[in-house]
Amino acid sequence: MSEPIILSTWSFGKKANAAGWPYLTGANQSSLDAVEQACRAIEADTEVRSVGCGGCPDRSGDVSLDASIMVSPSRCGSVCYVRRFPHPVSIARLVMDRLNLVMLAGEGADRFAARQGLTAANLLTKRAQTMWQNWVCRHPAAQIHDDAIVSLPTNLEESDSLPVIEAEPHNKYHDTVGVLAMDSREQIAGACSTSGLPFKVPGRVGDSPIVGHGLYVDPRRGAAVATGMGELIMGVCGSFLAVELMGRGAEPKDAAREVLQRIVEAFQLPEMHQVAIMAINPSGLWSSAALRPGYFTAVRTTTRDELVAPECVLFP
Ligand code: SD4
Repeated sequence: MSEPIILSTWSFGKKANAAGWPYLTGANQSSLDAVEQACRAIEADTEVRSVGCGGCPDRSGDVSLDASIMVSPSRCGSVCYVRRFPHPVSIARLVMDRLNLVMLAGEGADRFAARQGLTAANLLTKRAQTMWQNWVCRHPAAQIHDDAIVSLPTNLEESDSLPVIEAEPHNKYHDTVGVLAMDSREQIAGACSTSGLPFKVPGRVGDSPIVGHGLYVDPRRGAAVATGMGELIMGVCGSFLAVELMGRGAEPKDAAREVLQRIVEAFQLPEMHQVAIMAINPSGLWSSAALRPGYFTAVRTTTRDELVAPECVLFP
């Protein structure tokens, strides 16, 4: 038996951890239930503008959600481009538990959720709609061409470019919720959920729902989850890479740093692009790393419940 632990991305991760923690102790403990419930807590929070109901729409004004969940290479599920259901992480879990496949997209994912009896909702809140309207006023080209190149804020926590957000406290601007948990029987699970990049090109899907990119769990090697600019993470198979490096003997802090170094090596990075990754090994040793300051990991154990700065920030 070891000490249970739950880790979640960004400062809203403390709320996620509080929702997941009860599932990590006691007779019915399940790290899988813990990560699902942790994501659901953030998906349900309409104040969070990057996950679930209340998430930022794409540049057509439509919200679409992505999520994945994983306990091992042979047990994972994901959904992308969910348009009618506020808890994509639970749809991903149902895909994993009830279907003999890994990923459902778009209308098929929505229809599967309906058949499973999940409750639908309007994902576009008034506030998110206002954010979108303000953004469209500032980027008229994006209305004419869906794929017109405009600079997108990749990271709400650190962006100061969104008019409605400018006036609000810095610590409200959060991004993908990524959660890793280990229960006292040392079972690891991971999940993540997002509305993707704010004002993304319609149809764009990021790293979060793609196994090995936004999330990877291999009980023999460890687990990792990523947040930030999905295109950078996907270019290096970020989460798989971190887990693979741990499997070959790297400590979580070195594995997380190496993922970021690969990104730096491969891309010309615009200044505002952020990526953060957290990794845990099968002994429960964990770490996180970020390209730039501003990212925090929420950690909860029997003795800790706090936000922790990354061990490595590549560009401090
Ligand atoms: C994506 N990785 O869709 C997500 C967004 C995110 O911080 O995590 N932003 O690319």
